[in-house]
Amino acid sequence: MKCQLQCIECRATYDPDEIIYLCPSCGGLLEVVYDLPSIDIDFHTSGECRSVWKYRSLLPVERDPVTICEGGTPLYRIGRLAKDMGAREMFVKHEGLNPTGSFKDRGMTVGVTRALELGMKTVACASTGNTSASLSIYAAKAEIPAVVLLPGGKVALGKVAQALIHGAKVLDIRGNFDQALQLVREVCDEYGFYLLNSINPFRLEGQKTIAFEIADELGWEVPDRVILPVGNAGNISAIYKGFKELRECGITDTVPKMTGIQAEGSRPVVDAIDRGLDRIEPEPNPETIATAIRIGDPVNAAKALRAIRESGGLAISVTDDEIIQAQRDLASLEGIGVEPASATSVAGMRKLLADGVIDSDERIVCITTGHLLKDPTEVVDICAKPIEVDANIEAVRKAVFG
Ligand code: AN7
Repeated sequence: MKCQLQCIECRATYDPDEIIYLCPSCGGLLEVVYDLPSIDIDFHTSGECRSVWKYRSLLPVERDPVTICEGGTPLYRIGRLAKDMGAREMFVKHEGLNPTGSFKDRGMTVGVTRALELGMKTVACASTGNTSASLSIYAAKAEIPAVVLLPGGKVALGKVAQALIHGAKVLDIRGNFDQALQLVREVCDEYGFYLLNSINPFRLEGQKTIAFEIADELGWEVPDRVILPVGNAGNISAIYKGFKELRECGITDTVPKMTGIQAEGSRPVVDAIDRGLDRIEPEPNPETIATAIRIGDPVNAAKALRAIRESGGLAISVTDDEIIQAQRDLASLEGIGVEPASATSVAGMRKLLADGVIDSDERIVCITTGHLLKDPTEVVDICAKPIEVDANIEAVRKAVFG
């Protein structure tokens, strides 16, 4: 095996085939580490769709992947919206265009492949929605059962539909996401299910390919800043790791300033950054319209705080109104349809520019993490209703021309 597991706190290393999610000696988070100089990096594939697996030489699995062509999402150059916000150069990496409509597919293709490699019989997760949708489809593809625990009544409809139809056992917990995650960790320990929340370091390896793709699409250049939503804080940690590996391999020179955006009612990472704390204080009652990031006790906080600090980045929060405005802007000015959590990246960018915190000369990539159709209910509520008319041309004319 070309990799090991390493504790980010005490640096102890472990055999990658051990089924552990935290350091057995100190309880720290684990990450997958490689002997990078010994790896023959080959990012060229032929006859394959543009995907996560283009980067397999820096991924921690050997067997044939469980794949439905994830990754290869567009990096849009943004014109009107950038001008409106006063930015010189802006891109949006639209992760909503993954097979299930979110970036989680990148993690799950690797995570479920790893589950098979380890001989695991059942996979499980807690989820605010997207993780469960993604796990359910990859488990179906891998022909193994999936169990998902959702915060009952707080998951957007499209995501529940996905988890159900792809065949997961779906449990609605009478509690919030943080409680569901605690429970699923206990269930996995007790019954030997493979845990595929982002505490699983193999899953995060798939997500680091967002960094590889951004650099690849920019001609192996690195943007000044990457802005993205933060919930359980896995993605920001994974993307930072991806950029660091490219630099360590000598493929790029720098890493971008990692900039995390949380919702105002759910901002433990922002508070820890503001107050210079080494660990977060969990928010017991997280609230936001962006249900995907309605998370009060982000499990990867220790990794995320390092990613933000080491890269010279930032963390701020945005209000639900700012999120909705950014969602509308992306949709109407750029033709990019995203769910509310995804729009936090752009809402945060607008705020940082308006407040003069970041420089308008920066080259910025915003990541939009999930598709509009995941969460249509909120959109229908905030938009003007369709105009109901009789089925004749006169009524249509009147409605169109007033
Ligand atoms: C659209 O599905 O946590 O900071 O259980 O669905 O890596 O957690 C979703 C998270 C951002 C936050 N945008 O990413 C889940 C879940 C969307 C998301 C995030 C999520 P992390």
